[in-house]
Amino acid sequence: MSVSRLRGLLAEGRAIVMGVLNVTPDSFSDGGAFLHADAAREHAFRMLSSGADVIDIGGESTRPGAAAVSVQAEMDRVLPVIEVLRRETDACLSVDTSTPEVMSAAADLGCDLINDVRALARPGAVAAAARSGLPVCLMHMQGQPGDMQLNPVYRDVVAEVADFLAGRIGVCETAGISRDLLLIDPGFGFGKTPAHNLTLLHRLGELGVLGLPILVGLSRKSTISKIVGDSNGTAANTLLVGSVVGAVLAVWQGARIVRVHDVAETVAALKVVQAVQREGV
Ligand code: 8Y4
Repeated sequence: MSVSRLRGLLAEGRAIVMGVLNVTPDSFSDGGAFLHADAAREHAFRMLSSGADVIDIGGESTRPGAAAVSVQAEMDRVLPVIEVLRRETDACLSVDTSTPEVMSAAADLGCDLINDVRALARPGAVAAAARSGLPVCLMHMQGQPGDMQLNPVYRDVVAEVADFLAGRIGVCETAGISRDLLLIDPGFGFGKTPAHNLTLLHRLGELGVLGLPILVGLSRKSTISKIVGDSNGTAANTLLVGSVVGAVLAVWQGARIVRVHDVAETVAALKVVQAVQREGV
């Protein structure tokens, strides 16, 4: 498996689990570039052992209020991790970036997927993605990370997300990116209230009209924590359970890839979904 690892995974017909690998100073203790890469490598291998199919490697925090990251800093965080994982595993590797220079460098290192929460909106991103020849996940976001949660408003959140994604698909096709390289993602939590997120999850199947694989990231997001509450703390694992249920509901409605933190638990839950879908273990 090497020319198109992602295509091979999707062809298996089961739901694919993407493990989140953050390579930001806030996620691993700030002990220098080597320690970052080393801690990230360990975490990636733990997720692969737990059954992750894809590792999503990101060096820019999109949390509201997070500091902007220079192109060089993003490169320095992400590329060494991609390099070491490409050398040491045959797993499908995804780069979580909006930066064209990072897309190109990651592709040169053997990365398998571009995951862009800005849907290739940055100048040069469409061209870099096209040149890479890689699959691209186009995600919907209303506003920008700094202001997206201030007052998100929609007439019809599902219709507007679908229209936005259709437009970005068109832009990609015009730039020579084949439609069969594209994935779509409604962007849970990106410029959405909890009610918007719940409407999107309730009606996720409607995005199927776009005819592309759907990727979903609900893991540990604030809509889940608002529902389950955090008063039980970590002892009862409420956020984990809520996140796993979110993944199950998404896959039940047709999502092909779930982006998660808790890989082992999600893999187990999705085995149950698949057994029901196939009416057999
Ligand atoms: C706790 C943990 C609270 C994580 C919030 C978060 C998505 C994504 C992110 C997504 C795709 C996040 C990079 C936000 N979310 N990519 N990236 N889809 N395709 N927040 O939903 O995980 S980062």
